Amino acid sequence: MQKDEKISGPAGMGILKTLTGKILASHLEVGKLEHGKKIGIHIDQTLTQDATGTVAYLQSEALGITRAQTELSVSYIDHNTLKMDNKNADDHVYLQSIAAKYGLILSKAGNGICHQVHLERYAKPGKTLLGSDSHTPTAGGLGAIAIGAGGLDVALAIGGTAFYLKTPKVVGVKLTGKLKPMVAAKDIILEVLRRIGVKGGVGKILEYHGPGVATLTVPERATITNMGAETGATTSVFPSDENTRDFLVRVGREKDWVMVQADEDVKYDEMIEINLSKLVPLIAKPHSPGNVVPVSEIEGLKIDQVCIGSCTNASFKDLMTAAYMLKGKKVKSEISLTISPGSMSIFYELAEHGFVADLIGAGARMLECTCGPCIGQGQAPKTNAVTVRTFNRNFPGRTGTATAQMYLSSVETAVSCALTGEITDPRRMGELREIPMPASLRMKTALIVSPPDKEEAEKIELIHGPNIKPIKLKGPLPDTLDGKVLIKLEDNISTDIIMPAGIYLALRSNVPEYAMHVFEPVDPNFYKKARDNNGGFIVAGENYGQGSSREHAALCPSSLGIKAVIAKSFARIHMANLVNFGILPLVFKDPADYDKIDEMDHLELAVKNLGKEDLILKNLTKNLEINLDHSITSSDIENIEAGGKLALISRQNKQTTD
Ligand code: MIC
Ligand code: SF4
Repeated sequence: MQKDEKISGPAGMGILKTLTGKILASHLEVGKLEHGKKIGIHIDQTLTQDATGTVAYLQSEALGITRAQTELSVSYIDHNTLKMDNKNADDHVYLQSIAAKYGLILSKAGNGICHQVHLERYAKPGKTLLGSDSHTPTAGGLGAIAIGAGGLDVALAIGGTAFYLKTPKVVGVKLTGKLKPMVAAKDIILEVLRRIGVKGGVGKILEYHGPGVATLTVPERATITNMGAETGATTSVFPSDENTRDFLVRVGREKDWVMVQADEDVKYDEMIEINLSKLVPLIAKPHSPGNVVPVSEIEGLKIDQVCIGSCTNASFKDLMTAAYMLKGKKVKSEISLTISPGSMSIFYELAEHGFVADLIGAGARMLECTCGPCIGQGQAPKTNAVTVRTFNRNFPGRTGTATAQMYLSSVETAVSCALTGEITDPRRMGELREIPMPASLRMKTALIVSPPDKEEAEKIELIHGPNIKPIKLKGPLPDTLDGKVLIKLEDNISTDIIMPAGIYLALRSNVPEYAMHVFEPVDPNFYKKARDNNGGFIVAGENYGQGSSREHAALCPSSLGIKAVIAKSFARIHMANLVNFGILPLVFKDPADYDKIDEMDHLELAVKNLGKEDLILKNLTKNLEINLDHSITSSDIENIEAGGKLALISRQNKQTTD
C-alpha cells in the first residue's frame, strides 16, 4: 500500500465504513462481512512469545510447516527469562533454532516485551497481526487489526492459512475533550472497563474515534488497545493519523505510515462516549480488571509494593513520567518499587538521557525488559501484601502470592503510592510539567537475530531439550460422552486459575508435567480426580476462560481426558482453544440449569449427530435432563469430531502423503 493512500472498501455498507471493516475487507479470504458470520482473513504478520511459542512451534512441526509464509513473523523471548535450571534455557535454544529454520526474526531475552517491541519496530497501520498472546491488540494503537489467538492458530497463520473468526460487531468509542494533568491513558481504558466490564467486549471490536483521539500519542493509544483485551473484545483499534506518522518518524519508520480512518458518515453497531476532560484517576481493585473505582475512593489504604512495567505501561513516556515524579525524592522506606522497561531501546534512551539515575536515585529497582512480575516471574510480594501495579490483570494468584491484593493503576498513581506508602490520588502530588519526547527512539539491534537465507536454513537442526515433549494427538470423539463432573466453577474463571503460570511457567513445553497442576489454585486434587475418573466434565458460569491466550488451559485438560466444558458463556480465545484440542464447549440453553448439576454428578451426552440434533444432557445422578446449546460452526464440529484441529490436520496430511 502506498503512503497517503486511504484504505477503502466498497462504500455504502455499514461495517465497510468503519476502519475495522476496511482492514478486514482488504484481507478477506473467506466469507462475508456480516455480524456473526464466520470469515477467514489473511494474516500479514505474526508474533509468538516463548511461553506460548514453544508449543505453537511444536505443533507447527507436527503440521509439517517448514517455512514462514507471512510478510513478517517474529518470535519473542520475554516471559520465561529467569533461568533457575535448564528448562527455560533449553526452550530459548529451541526457539532460536526454529526461528532460523522457519525464517523468523528472533527477539532475544532482554530485548523487551513482545507487544512493546512489535509496536516500535514492526507493526504497520492497515495490516493484520495475529499473536499467540492475548495482548496482541497493542498494535491496534497504530492502526493495525491485531488479534490474540492460541498457538495452533498462529502456527497455521505462519504456514499461510487464513485466520477464522466470527465477524464481530464494531463498537465506536468516541473520545472528546482532553485529559487533565495526572489523569492518564490508563484511566481511559479503566473507564471503559468500569462501564462495560470484563465480558462487555466479547464478540466486538472497539474502534476509537472522535476529537479526543488527536490528543493521544501512539504509546498512549497502545495502552488502551492493550488493556482492551480485558473487556473480552476481539481487538481494539485507533485510526492512523498524524500522531501515528509522528511516532513512526521517531522510531525511524516513516515509510511504514499510511492513513487508515473510518468514513466520516460511519455508523457503529454500538456507541460509547467518553469525555476525557471529565475523567479522574481510576484504579482496579482485587481481583478483577473490571472492578474499577476512582482512586480517591480508596485513598489511605497502606501498601507494600509498587511494580511499574508490563506491556500496558512501560513506554518511554510512562517511564519518563516515573522519572520526572521521582527525581530528587525517595520511595517510602517500607515500599519495594520495581521498574521493568518495555524494551531495550526504551531502557537505552532512559539511560542516555540520565533518567535511570533519577529512578534508581529515588530507590527504584530496575529489572530486565521482560514481563517479569506481571506473570509471576519474580517479585511475588509478602503474605497478604497490597501491591499496586501498572499492569493489566489482577486475577487471584497472578503475583505468585495467593493472598496478595493486587490493584491496577496508571504510572502516575503508582508512583504517587510509592512515594506516600498508601493509595494516593496523583492529583495531590502537584502538576507534572509537560513531558518532552525525544526526537528519536533509537532502535538498538544487539538482541535481535535475523534468520539466515533459505538454503542455510534447510541445514539447521531443531534442538529439543529434555523438557520439551512432543504434543500427543487425541483420538476421535466417541458417540457418547460419559463421565463425572470433576469441578463446578463460578463466573469469570480466568486461565490463570485453569493453568497457573508463576512457578510452573517453565513447564510450558512439557504438557504431561504441566497437566499435573490444572486448577491447582482452586482444587489441588483436580489432577488426581481426573486421573482416577478417566477424565470427565467441567461445569462453569459466565465468561469461562477469560484472560490469556494460553492454549495449555485447553491442551492440559484435554490430555487429562476432559470431554466437554458446560458453561453459561465462554471467552473468545479460550473457546477456540477448546475446539482446537477436541473439548466440546457447550452452553446451557437456560442458564438457570447451572443449578441442576453438582460436582461429581454422573453425566451422559449423546454427540453422534453433533449440530444436527438437540443436545440433551442426562444427569444420571439426579435423574433429570438439561437442554444444551453450542455456538460452534460446522468446521469446528469437524475439528472436535476428529479429536481437535491438530489431530484433524495431521491425519489429513498423512492421508495425502500415504
Ligand atoms: C498473560 O498476560 O496472561 C500472558 C502470560 O501473557 C498470556 C500468555 C501466556 O499465558 O503465555 C496471554 O496474555 O495470552
Ligand atoms: Fe507479558 Fe504481562 Fe503483557 Fe502478558 S500481560 S504479555 S505477561 S507483560
